[in-house]
Amino acid sequence: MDTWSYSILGFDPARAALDGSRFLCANGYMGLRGAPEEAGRELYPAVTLAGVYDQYRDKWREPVNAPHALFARTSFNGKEYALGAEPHEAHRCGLDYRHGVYCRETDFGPVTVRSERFASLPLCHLLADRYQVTAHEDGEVVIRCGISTDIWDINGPHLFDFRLDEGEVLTARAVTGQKGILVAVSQYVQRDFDAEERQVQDETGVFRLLHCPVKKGQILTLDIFAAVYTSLDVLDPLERCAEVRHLTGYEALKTQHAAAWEGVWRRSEIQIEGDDEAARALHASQYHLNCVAPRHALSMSIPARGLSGQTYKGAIFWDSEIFFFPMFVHTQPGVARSLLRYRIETLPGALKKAAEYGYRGAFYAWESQEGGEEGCTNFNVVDVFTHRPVRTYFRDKQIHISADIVYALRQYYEITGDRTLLEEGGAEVILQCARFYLSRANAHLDTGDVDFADVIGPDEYHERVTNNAFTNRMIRHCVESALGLKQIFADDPGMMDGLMKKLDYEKDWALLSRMYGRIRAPQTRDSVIEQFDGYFRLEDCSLQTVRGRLCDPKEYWGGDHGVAGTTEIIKQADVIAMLALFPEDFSDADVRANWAYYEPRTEHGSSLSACMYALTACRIGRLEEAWQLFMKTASIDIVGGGKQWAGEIYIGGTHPASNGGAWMIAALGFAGLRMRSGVPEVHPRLPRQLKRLTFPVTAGEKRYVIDVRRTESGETEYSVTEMG
Ligand code: IFM
Repeated sequence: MDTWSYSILGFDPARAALDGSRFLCANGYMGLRGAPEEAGRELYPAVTLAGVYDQYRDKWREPVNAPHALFARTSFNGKEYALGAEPHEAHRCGLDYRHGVYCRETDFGPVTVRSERFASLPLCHLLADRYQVTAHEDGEVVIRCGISTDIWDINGPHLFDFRLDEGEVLTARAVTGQKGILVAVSQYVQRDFDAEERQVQDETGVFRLLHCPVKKGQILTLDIFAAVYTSLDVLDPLERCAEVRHLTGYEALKTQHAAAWEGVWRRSEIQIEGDDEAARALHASQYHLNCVAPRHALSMSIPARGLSGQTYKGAIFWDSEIFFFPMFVHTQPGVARSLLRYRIETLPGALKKAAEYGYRGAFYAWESQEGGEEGCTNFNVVDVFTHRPVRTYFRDKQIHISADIVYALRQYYEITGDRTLLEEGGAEVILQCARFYLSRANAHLDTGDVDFADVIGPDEYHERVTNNAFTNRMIRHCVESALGLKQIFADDPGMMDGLMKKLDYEKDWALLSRMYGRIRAPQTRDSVIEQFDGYFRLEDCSLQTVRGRLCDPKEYWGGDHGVAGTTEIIKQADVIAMLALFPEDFSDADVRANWAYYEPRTEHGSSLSACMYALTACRIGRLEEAWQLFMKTASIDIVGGGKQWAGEIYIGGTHPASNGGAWMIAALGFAGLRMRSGVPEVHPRLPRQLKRLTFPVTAGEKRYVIDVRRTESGETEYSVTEMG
């Protein structure tokens, strides 16, 4: 079995949304959905741009899809052939995960269309497609290829004032409605056949019509190159787009692109032996996270659905720090740095949000867009019965977000040993987040104990609760991190003094020191941690019972009227996420008790859930369950798992949090990787399905290879080797 690729046979328009995501080509700058070249918007083609957002009227703000410059459609003897519109004899498409190359082959009868394409990793503005037409009869082929402006948007349109230009290089430019960001794309072709070329434009774009008489068996090869630039990247996007005609040719670009991917795999590939399905799932998973990494940008983060479209408003959630960050910080710290620099640079947005709610310090956006703008609306779900928006409180109450960012900042420092990120604004973020919690705390005037009331933990089905165990623990970690800065900068007291002065922090420091030991610890019952005050008083019934109460499969489970809200059924890992993030706080017996209690009560309604359960399952030796959860997590973007709808909102796309989760299960769970003073240690827990697990780890300047294997006699051996 080829563990580096995945392909499917046949074409089903009903699967188009899913296939567009699972066959995604991306390079951090943009994501090209896996739709066929000839696709109209009904098959959801899109080139989604990272970090470019727009709002149309009062619809949700979301990332902008660029015009589609790899559009190509073939006609033969006057008849047009397009998947979804015309019957076809056979179709196959697939993705090579090693080099991020999509391919398809469609037999339309008289002609076969084959293509192979990629989003260049080293040249992040470039898309390339080798488009081939084989004639099975004598006749005339016409290839209509160019820039399609008929693009898919969930909450669009976002592009206006189109200007289309013909010539050797076709170009389209338009501006976004809200901020007037100029988006330009170009298309250039090289071909190995003679053709009469005409150019046309209409309301759907600008195209070349390549007319070519063919003989039976003749193959026409057209190499299509597209460039995408915006005015956020360069001063003159159109001029840069025109450079597409100076490229070296398809093969050379592909070689360069493949070499860049080889570099990525050298840094990050987890090789497993013993189960090919698992090896493929892990390759898929690592591909999907690696392909959306912002390698081209010093300060950028990754949306919750990567670059697979506009779902979740293309926003940055806690997924970035808690789920994506671990793989990057252990393998490609430059990417981890960029994710955190994004948070440093968006601190003004977090200060503004805190102030809007009447607090001090930094309250980060729950769904962060450019500049830290809050993309989360007060009505984030639509009721399937009334079709009315439902008031949700993620934006206002999911306050753990600021502490999640601090958690990653501290991990970055501890794992890489690099203090510069703290010096360049990270320390200020930590202090401002701690200050936010100080002003958000509810202190008991008599005892001095501190509650955090009216919050939402990771389990979003229970809104507006008090003392969510996860939230309180994260806040304690945040406060500890703020107070720990003096120690980190012990050799440079001037730096801390300067910061304290700049932020006028003396009084807050004293208050934080007092608050630190007073944050309410969770209640427990027989070692089971109560998820929030009063959770144990909720109805204790099975997941099946709650599911059975649904009147509509798309119904939202949370909020005031949701079926889960009055029960102990939770959406996703919450207490268990806390156990996974703070392993040293809890004994194995604690983990055992909580796992046994919460797992049957968890819907796993979020793709963020399974990996936290798997990580903790490894620790307590529940390796069969860990394995099942690993497979579910790693294969999510192959099988198209995960919910597609929340109420009436489409939430499909790729799942970078699961992708990061799969890395965590394999490296931190099965291999038991821990960094101690910058040096990797392993405490393996190999499930029976695995014979061997090998992967690289980067720590500061040093690189290591971790190798964990099972011997013939069933013992587990391991080595940690420093690479020269
Ligand atoms: O961040 C998550 C959240 O925890 C659950 N709903 C989906 C979000 C984006 O993945």
